[in-house]
Amino acid sequence: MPDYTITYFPVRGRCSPMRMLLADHGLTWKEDVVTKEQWATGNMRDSCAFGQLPKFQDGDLVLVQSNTILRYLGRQHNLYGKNVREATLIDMVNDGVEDLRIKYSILIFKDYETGKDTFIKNLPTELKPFENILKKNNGGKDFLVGNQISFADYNLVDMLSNLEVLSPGCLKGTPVLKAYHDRVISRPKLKAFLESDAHKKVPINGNGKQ
Ligand code: 6SG
Repeated sequence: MPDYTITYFPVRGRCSPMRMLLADHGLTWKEDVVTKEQWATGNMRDSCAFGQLPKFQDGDLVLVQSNTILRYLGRQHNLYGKNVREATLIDMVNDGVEDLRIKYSILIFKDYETGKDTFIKNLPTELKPFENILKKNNGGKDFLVGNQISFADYNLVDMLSNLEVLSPGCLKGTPVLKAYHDRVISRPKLKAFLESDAHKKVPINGNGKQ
């Protein structure tokens, strides 16, 4: 039996980081796929605390909110730093990733045609803070915080992969971030997942824009 169940639309979207985390740690999950039509016509929304997906189940524990799910997995699998100080720094960076993800989602779902050029022009400014955070931690040779991977690393690396699709080469101006991204996506179990159909054949976003 799989360790967990993920209920979501047939997209990577907000589930990509948690899937990457699970795959990288050899954990298993069942995908319960909800189509746009099922979501629009059924009463699924009522079974989700905030009327949104993803939903994540671990036995009788039912969670929504993608960052809560990431934090839960972080606590369960020792991907939340070594102490309170590291955990808090991990929260801080993850909140920074969330801010960027919201801007990206607005672009994808609302302003793609009119906002893409400005978004891309502004990317160096958005990426610089992450470059700086990495540099300050052992010159960028480890992870965002401390010397072990955390849930925030999967969240950031996924975001960077999406940005590379939106604007190929956009990481060139932040070489430490680029090296970190390349290093994390090369972790053997993660790489195998990223190269699998379970990842590759699933669109990044629900409206087909990327
Ligand atoms: C959409 O926003 O994929 N959940 C989304 N949309 C459906 O009715 N703070 C939480 C979190 O972090 C945000 C949840 C998130 O978990 S994710 C949701 O539930 C709703 O609100 C982005 C994504 N969208 C898929 C999608 C959008 C347009 C076409 C496909 C869903 C299917 C059809 C309409 C909405 Fe659709």
